[in-house]
Amino acid sequence: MTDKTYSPSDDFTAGAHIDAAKYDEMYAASIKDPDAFWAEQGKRIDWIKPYTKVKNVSYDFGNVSIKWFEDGELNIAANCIDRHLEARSDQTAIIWEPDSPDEPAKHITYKELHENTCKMANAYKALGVGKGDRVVLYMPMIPEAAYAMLACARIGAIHSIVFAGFSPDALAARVNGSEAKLVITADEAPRGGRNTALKVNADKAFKNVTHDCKMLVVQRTGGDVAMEDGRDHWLHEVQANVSADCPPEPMNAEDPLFILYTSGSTGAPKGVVHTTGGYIVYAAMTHELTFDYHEGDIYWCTADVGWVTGHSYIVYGPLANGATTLMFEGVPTYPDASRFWQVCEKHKVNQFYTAPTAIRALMGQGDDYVNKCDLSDLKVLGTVGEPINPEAWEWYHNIVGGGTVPIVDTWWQTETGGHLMTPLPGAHALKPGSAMKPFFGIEPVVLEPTTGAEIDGNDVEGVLCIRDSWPGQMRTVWGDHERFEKTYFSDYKGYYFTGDGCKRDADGDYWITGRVDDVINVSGHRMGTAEVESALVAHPKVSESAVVGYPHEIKGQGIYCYVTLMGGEEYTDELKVELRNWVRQEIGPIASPDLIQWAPGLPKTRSGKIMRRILRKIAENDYGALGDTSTLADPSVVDDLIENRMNRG
Ligand code: 6R9
Repeated sequence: MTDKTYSPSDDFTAGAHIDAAKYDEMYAASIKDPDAFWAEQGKRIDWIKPYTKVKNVSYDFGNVSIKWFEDGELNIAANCIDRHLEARSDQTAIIWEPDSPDEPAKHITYKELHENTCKMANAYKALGVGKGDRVVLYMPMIPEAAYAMLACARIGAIHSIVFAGFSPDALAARVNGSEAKLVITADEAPRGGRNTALKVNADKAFKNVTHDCKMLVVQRTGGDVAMEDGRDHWLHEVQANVSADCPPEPMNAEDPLFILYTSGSTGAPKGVVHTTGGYIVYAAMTHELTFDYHEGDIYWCTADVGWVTGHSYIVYGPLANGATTLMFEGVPTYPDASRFWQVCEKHKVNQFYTAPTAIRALMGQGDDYVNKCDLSDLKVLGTVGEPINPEAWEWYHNIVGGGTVPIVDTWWQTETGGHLMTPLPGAHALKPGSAMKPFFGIEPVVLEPTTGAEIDGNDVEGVLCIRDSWPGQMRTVWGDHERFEKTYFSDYKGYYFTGDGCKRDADGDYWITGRVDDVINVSGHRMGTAEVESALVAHPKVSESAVVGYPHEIKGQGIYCYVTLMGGEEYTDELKVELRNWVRQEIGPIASPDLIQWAPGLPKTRSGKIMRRILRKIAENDYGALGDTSTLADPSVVDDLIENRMNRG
């Protein structure tokens, strides 16, 4: 924590949607009378049938139910496209910047977005997909990914995006889990100058798909791919015979919009379900106010649509606001470390939103890559995904933002649909590393971890819960409402439990301290340690494993794996390489173990529970504070592990 604060300039505040006084006034109103507050905010969206009810929520464990605007009807694609046609049909909706700077960018107007989305929607219909059916997207960052999402919303199909970096096994699990009728993919995905064989991966996944499912393939590179008769269809071929008009389906506010799988502390990833009305109200409002978006601004979020950030802040929030949103296919370091800044210069980006891991990686390349670009159009910078360390914050502020551009450090989750805590750029004096203030309608509470008692006052630390609901909140886990209640409402009764720890400082500002559960955050990607463990034990030579996070300079946290082999197996360096590749194949490259330590014995209690606290300490090279080891069945394994603790490299 640092004591430095950075106030917005008077000019910025004068032009901002929200200044300090307005924040205080609106925040107080949002907490005092949520029904009245959200009844008003709901008007951001066009409703086919207006709502008469606003909030209907129970956090009672065993009876959790979350509904917003429940008798209203609307269509999200109509809100993101059709309603803008009168005023801005020729305005660019999406700027698409391809992986290679040598390939021309595309500017897709709202009129073109309408046509392309309608055609995609009619292609779905031609393949038998309708309201309530699930559609899985396994796509590169190309405009068709946005069309595919909006086309689902248009006809009432539920999309589930699987990040294109995930393995065929992970894809198959999600296609099966949602019983999808259709998977949309592309021939290949160019990224960083290399092509990922997406269609080949999808074919591998389909070997394990257990129900009838079709595939729609977008031609991105023109690479040669095999098509299976009857099952696989080229998008351009199906679209050749469909109309360019598709009326938007009236949807109930609580009809599901999408499922997005995310990692938790136990078991397989769970399908987070977001619905229609509350989600779009919240995504639109947070996009406008957090980034202080104004008419005509060019806004760029560098996330992938495979993550929730891409859902809410590349596609739905910006387009609901009639914005121009930039979609980037590539990576920050290709062809070199100035690519982000060159794209900002080229498209005159006004709001730029990225992750701390990217900032740290680029900071490590030196300032020249930034300084040679003209970044004078930048008005707001944002970060998301993990805590940002003050050094990276300062670099982002001084070098990228020229010492004047405000940074919004937005804390939120797949589950929350949109920002829950963030400074508002015209309202708050920023503190590097602090998510600062709750958004409107959000009442954070800090709880004592073991008793669950609320900790009042300032200068305190504990687990972070939210007292009441907000419109963008997830509604359930797909197919498993019990798991939803157990995960978020059982540990601390009457609150939404975030899984994060936090501090509330002397001024009442919030600092997220990281996960308090067995979830680790690798380059801003959530990874359940249990998922990596089950991938490891699926290897025939592995008998047991325990996975923990450890501090990593660029990634925030790295993946540290303790592995016990089957009796008689040899502990070799070759096997470490094999295991690393094995996990990449089982889950995907983002789950690659950073370090594997052989652990012929793991520290366990007498009841057989692995003492992760100790393993975390050893992974952190922090042997002084191992705590009580007396309950271990065999305390000597700890000494062995410390002795064998490999150098981190
Ligand atoms: C949007 C997103 C959620 C977890 C969350 C927390 C961490 C996200 C953060 C942050 C500190 C921030 N997190 N933003 N921690 N400061 N600004 O990232 O969703 O992938 O579900 O991850 O990420 O630990 O609980 P998701």
